[in-house]
Formats: sequence, C-alpha cells, structure tokens
Amino acid sequence: MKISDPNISSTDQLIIAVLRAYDIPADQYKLHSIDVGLINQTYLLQDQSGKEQHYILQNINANVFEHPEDIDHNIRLISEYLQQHYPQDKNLLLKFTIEKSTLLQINDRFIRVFDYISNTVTHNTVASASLAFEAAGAFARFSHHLKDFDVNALRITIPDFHSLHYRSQQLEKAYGEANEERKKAAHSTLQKIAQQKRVIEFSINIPFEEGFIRRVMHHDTKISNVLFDREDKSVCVIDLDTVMPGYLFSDWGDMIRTYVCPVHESSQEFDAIHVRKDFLEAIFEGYIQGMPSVTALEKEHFITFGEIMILMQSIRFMTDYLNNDQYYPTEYAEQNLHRAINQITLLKALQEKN
Ligand code: GN1
Ligand code: MG
Repeated sequence: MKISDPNISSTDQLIIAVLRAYDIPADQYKLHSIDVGLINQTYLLQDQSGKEQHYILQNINANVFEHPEDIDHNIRLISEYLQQHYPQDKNLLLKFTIEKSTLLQINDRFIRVFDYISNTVTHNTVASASLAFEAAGAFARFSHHLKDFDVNALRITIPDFHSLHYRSQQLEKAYGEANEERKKAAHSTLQKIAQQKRVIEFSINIPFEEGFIRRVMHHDTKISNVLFDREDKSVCVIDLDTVMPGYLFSDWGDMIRTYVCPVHESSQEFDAIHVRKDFLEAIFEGYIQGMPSVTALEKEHFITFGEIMILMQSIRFMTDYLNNDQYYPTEYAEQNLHRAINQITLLKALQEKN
C-alpha cells in the first residue's frame, strides 16, 4: 500500500497515517520506542484498554535495504511456511493494511506492523549464560525448522552482507579515499586488522567445503532479536530482514560476538573486554540442541566463526569511520573508531583464550 502526501512530515503525523492505514484506533494506543539497533527503529503500539491486541511497528531503513519489497517477500514466505509446518510455534505475524498489503509506503518511508505476542519480553544485554543458551536454541530452531524450505526462494536483501572478503575490499577503498586526520587516528587499529588475513582467507573457502552447509540464516542474532517469556525461556526470533541463504558462521559467530563480552560493542571500557567462557559454551550447547544437523566440521570451527564475525564488525566500523560515518549513527566523532577498537580487542581476547 502506498500513500503520497506532502503534508505528512513529522513523526506524529506519520504514526497517525500508519494507524489509519492499518485501521488501528489512534486514541486507544500508546507508542513506545523499543529498539536498540543501529539501523531500524522499532516501536511497541500498546493498547490502553487492556483488551485488544498490541502491535510492533517497524520502519525499514531504505538506505540500507534498497528493495524493501524483497524483505516483505521473504518474511511472508517464511511465516507462511512456519505456520503451515509448525502451527504450534509462536511467530510474529505481519498485519495487513486496509488494502490487504503487508508493506506500507508513506512518501519515502517503509513500514510494517506485526501482531505482538502477549507476555513476551526482550533483553538488551546478555546477563546470564542461560539467556545465551536460550537465545542460541531459538536461532537454531528457526533455521532447523526451515531445513526443507527452499533457500533459493529467498531474495538477497543485502548483497555480500556477510562476505568478509568484500568487507575488507570496502575497507581498502575507504582508506584510499579517507582524509589524513582519520587515517592517522586509525593507523594502529588498521595494523591489527591487517594481521588477521588468515581469518579472511579461511572465510573465502567456506562455500567450497562440503562440511559447511548452506542454510537459511538469520544474520543478526543479537539478544534483542529474541522474544522471551516471563521465565526467560525463548519464544521465537524476530527481525527477519536479513534472513537469507547463508552459512553457520553468520549466526553462531554473531552470537559469540555479541554475547560473550560483558561490555557492549560501543563501550570504550576496553580493559573490561574479555571472553566469558561459560557464555561461549552456552552458545555452543544451546545451538547444537536446537539444530541436529550441525556438522563435525562446523563444530570444529565454532571459534573461527566467532573470529570471522568479530573481525567483520571491526572492519565495518573502521570502514565507516574512514568514510566519515555514513552508515552507522554516531554520537561523537570517534565513535566508529572506538567501536572498531572495541571489536579488535574482543577478537584478540577470543584468540588468546582459544
Ligand atoms: C546493524 O541495526 P542493527 O543493530 O540491528 C547491522 C548489523 C551489525 C550491527 C552492529 C543491516 O544491526 O549487521 O552487526 O548493526 N545491520 C545491518 O551493531 O547492517
Ligand atoms: Mg537488525
């Protein structure tokens, strides 16, 4: 459904137009911002009467996702498949607009609304190994339940999204075009990144090894993308925008990247960066319990998968720093550099520990 209206300019006006398109009574709902992500904004639309459905409202960042309709296509295919084959599973379901569409375009904004699953919560930090275990199980079950789904039916929502080789080429290009001041500030971190060629070379061979299986992967396994019940048992995974064909390094590796360290990727407390061994084990165990088809080769390279994703994120933050912060929102000038340092520090900690 598409609305073109130059009079819709503020967020408030936008929300009102969204509610109208979905036939949700505006006076009955309250909007809370719930996202902690860098790319998308997510809101909870809470029914004030206590009787009706709550909703999740999310925009699609069209600078990052060039074809929002591809995301819509993927999510619809996946939800239909899961509903048909696992009707007992709970999953976020897309709500239809009054024109029976699941993607709403208002001017240049793309929005979708999902039914909220009652009595679920999200977490922004991984406070315990058991939470890591539960989250790993949720991502594993998601991919496992899609094992007979045709991965090639999915559209590629971001080309080369987790290609470490491509990310390192982007870094080289950014370095070539960067200003002297940023190049200088980045120098010692770039040297550390340059020492990690082995990880890049390993990643290039993954698609050619039989023991690395191509599956439906989520590609964004941070803890806030899991819904938990009130007892902190995982219910389902959310944010399916980057669900694409992929390899286990993406999901297992990104869980290592975002769960094992006690401080966040944007923290400047570099001394506090270390690997919580019990969390690492929980990610391993939780995942293999939910996904019986993990191969011996994949298990053997569990840590390498973490190395790939941590290096990739360091490179992506560094690239953005050298590009004068075009991709990741920043609150101060050196933030992307600090994030890149944070990630390379975590990579070293993981490598020393294993
Ligand atoms: C972005 O917006 P968010 O936090 O869900 C990024 C991920 C990065 C992450 C780093 C589409 O995800 O790949 O790992 O930031 N998503 C996209 O915080 O680029
Ligand atoms: Mg995301």
